[in-house]
Amino acid sequence: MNEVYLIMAPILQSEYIEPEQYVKNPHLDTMEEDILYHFNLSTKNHNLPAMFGDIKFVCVGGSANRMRAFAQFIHQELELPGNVEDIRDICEGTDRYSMYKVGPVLSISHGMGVPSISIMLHELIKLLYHAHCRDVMLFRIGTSGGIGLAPGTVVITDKAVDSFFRPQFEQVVLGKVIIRSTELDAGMAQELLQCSAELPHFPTIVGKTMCTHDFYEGQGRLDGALCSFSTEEKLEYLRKAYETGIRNIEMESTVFAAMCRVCNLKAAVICVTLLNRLEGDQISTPHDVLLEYQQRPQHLVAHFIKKRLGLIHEDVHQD
Ligand code: R2B
Ligand code: URA
Repeated sequence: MNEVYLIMAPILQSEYIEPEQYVKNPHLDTMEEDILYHFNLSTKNHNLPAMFGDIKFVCVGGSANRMRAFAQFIHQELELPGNVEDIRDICEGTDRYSMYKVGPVLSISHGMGVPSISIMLHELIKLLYHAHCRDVMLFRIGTSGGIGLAPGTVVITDKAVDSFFRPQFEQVVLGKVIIRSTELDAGMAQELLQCSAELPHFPTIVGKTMCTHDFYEGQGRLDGALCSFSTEEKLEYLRKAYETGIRNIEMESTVFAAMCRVCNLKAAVICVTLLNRLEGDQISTPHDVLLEYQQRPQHLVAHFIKKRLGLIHEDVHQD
């Protein structure tokens, strides 16, 4: 039987975390050069502090196109000089991930699923460390399947849970299972909820998010190439999930929450629901409606960032 460890991360109390506290790896100090292979960046070939030292907000999402669109949107929202069409993919030497820097905001794609986002996060967290970035906040903006919610609802995650509804992420290391807590920053979630009240265009709630390792059978779908359960069994599982407070299902939140927590980085997960899983499995909503849904987490995070940068005053209500 595998040994099980519970690694407790320190509670995030201070706003001012030193970059040295992001990484938890003594071997890094002994390395002459660190090659961030999947970003096509390295500590020898790039001046990472000059390129990234002013980053305060990192937004990650599955698709490269969506994260480029987000970078262009943020550029407009922050009223930065220059043309949005000139924003370049910093990782263009590799097609694994795309990365765009817009003022203090970094926008990065992470692909689909835990292994893909986990590789990206290792390199991102080392990047923030090498670049001496301070007081950074991370946001995952994505899509999800809702449970008992109208499609288009935005869910701000309070806890990411696994397929057994446990607030933990299991990583196998040297043949042993390491368990890490998946609690997210409560202050950021509340601040985002407050931001949503100032943007009255879409419903937003706070709830638990279930992270699975598959889109089809793993999320209880009846429409995959394989399905080993009945409609009743599917609905029983989803209803149980709902009873424990789970409001949406996606595929990256547990490892995102766990890695940010261990690395002392404040983080939030904001996903729009594309469908109500109690009513179906196929995503049949028209493309233009889906595109508008996917902009909702972007609008919410943009509002948060603008408030943090003092570009919106607390007492101004926007319609
Ligand atoms: C949400 O959407 C993707 C699957 O369609 C996956 O990356 C996720 O978490
Ligand atoms: N992403 C998911 O992981 N599941 C859904 O149902 C929709 C988007």
